Amino acid sequence: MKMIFIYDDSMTTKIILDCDPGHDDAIALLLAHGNPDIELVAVTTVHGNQTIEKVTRNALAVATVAGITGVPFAAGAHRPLVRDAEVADSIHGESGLDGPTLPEPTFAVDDRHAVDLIIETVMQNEPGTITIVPTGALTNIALAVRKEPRIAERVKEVVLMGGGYHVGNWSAAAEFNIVIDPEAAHIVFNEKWKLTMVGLDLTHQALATPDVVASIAAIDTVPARFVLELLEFFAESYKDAQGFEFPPVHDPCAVALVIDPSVMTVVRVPLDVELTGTLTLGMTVADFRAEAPDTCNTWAATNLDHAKFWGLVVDALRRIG
Ligand SMILES: [Ca+2]
Repeated sequence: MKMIFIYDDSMTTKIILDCDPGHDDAIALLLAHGNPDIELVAVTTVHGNQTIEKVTRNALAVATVAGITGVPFAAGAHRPLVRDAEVADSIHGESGLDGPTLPEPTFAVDDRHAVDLIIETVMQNEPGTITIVPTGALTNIALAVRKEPRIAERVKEVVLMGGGYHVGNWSAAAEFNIVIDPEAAHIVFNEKWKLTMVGLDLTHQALATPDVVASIAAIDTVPARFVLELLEFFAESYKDAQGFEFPPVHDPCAVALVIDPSVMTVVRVPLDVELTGTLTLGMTVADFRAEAPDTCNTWAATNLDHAKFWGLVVDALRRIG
């Protein structure tokens, strides 16, 4: 009998990471690169934690630390759709990635605009195979789906870090990624794709506790030491700016959900973005009044398995070496 072996990559998920590095974005990028179940097919950057120039440079620097090659990195929107740009220097510093010394990038940014790279990547891959993971403002994603509406039904899903259903961080009601470009978020939350909101309710459980820091320190490699320096700065920022004892490491939570759905609980619930509230602009409103109808295509993350989540991050860092 003739045996035919076919390489089975069905467990591998192709993702586009749309980010604004950003300390936690950097860790999200390292997790996506180091985890064997993820194929990073494109990285796009968006204004947010710092200017588009700074976050793009930071993304290339993180790629250099991690030894990422052969993945296109493209710069995207330099400001929100409607509002003025706002940066989070109180959390991420002047560079957007304060703490470690950043290496000179070993490769250049792609010639394409992020929006075009997102569209081309989704349209050139088989339907239902690309997961978009936004970990910054949703400007690029909104522009992409307006420019090429077919991506809405062609992607597998959108798993984003942003929002929250009972707490804010940039205002009493709103989270930074959403409130800095609420119009873009409104577009993205109201599209037909399956969308999962990994918001503050979830990410405030992803604390870099001393045992986590010790596990990363034990790896003792250049990328692991880089992460330690990121976490050291991030811890100080979150202590000073928001009174956290240990910093919540938001963005890799969205990547972790793509890797292993058992890392957190998600519930199906109608979600929308407030655009007119005087106190609640940019709030992600979840309607928990009744069981979500079958037509509901939005989900919200609720409870994190802290040990499993950090286990994925530590494992990815070990594999990067
Ligand atoms: Ca981010």
